[in-house]
Amino acid sequence: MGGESFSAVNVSDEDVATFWRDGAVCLRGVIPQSWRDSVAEALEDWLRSPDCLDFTAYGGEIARQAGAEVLTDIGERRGRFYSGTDHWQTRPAFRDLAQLSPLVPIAARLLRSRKINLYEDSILVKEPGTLEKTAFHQDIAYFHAEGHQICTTWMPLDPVTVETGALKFIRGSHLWKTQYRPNFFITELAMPDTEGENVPNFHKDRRGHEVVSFATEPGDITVHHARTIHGADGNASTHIRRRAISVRYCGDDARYYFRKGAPRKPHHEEVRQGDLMDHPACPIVWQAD
Ligand SMILES: O=C(O)CCC(=O)C(=O)O
Repeated sequence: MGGESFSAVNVSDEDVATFWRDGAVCLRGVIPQSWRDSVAEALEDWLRSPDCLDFTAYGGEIARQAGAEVLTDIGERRGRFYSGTDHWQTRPAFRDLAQLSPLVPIAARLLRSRKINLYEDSILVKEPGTLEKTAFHQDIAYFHAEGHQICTTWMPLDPVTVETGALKFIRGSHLWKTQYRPNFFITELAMPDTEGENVPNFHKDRRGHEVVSFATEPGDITVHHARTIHGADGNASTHIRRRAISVRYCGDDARYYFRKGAPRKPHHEEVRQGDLMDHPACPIVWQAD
């Protein structure tokens, strides 16, 4: 596992330095068309299936029940936000993407890690006219893991600009010491019974911080550190979709660390705080020779 494809991946020393300095980096042209085609087909299949989660309706309702003010205009003509997690466990195209595609050696190189575990994947589709913004958040707040070598690769299948929902990163925020609470993703309201501070609403006020964003074409990806605060706008386009897949990886120093109030996965019942991430539900997908 590993070795040879390392050198085949086009990640420069400067890219690695940017990732660790800014907490996010954009890599151009690193995902071949064949990977995008197979995942796009699987994604459309998921959208048509009963597994597809209409986050505009479902996420909105959960957040509303928790007391958040969420958008109520869900008229037929506006776009919807579809999202889901852990498709690699049931859909071969997502499994192969998460375990065998260039995303894996890219994560290993950026995390400077000799071993990579697959934490999860997410589908994140914002159809044209989607009003929901992605609330600013830190991925680590949702992960039952701790460590510095943890990242998210974000792979768009369509051309993306800030207006159609490119991720917006708060530069350098991965170095901040504050622990932040997870929120409901489409509202700033923090999940109940979670620990830490609320993430400021950087959509409203940047508070003097620098926001970094990348316009991308299919084949490009962005990778952010699990502590980097990020969010996204809705999709203001009338015709361009914003289909993206996030795959999240842990490196050498990651260990299980349970966070009160954050949603758990079934296998979390079988591991203990401080254990290595290795488990069939969090498999090793890369090991240096
Ligand atoms: O695609 C989005 O709107 C948000 C994605 C995100 O925050 C993530 O994958 O960590």
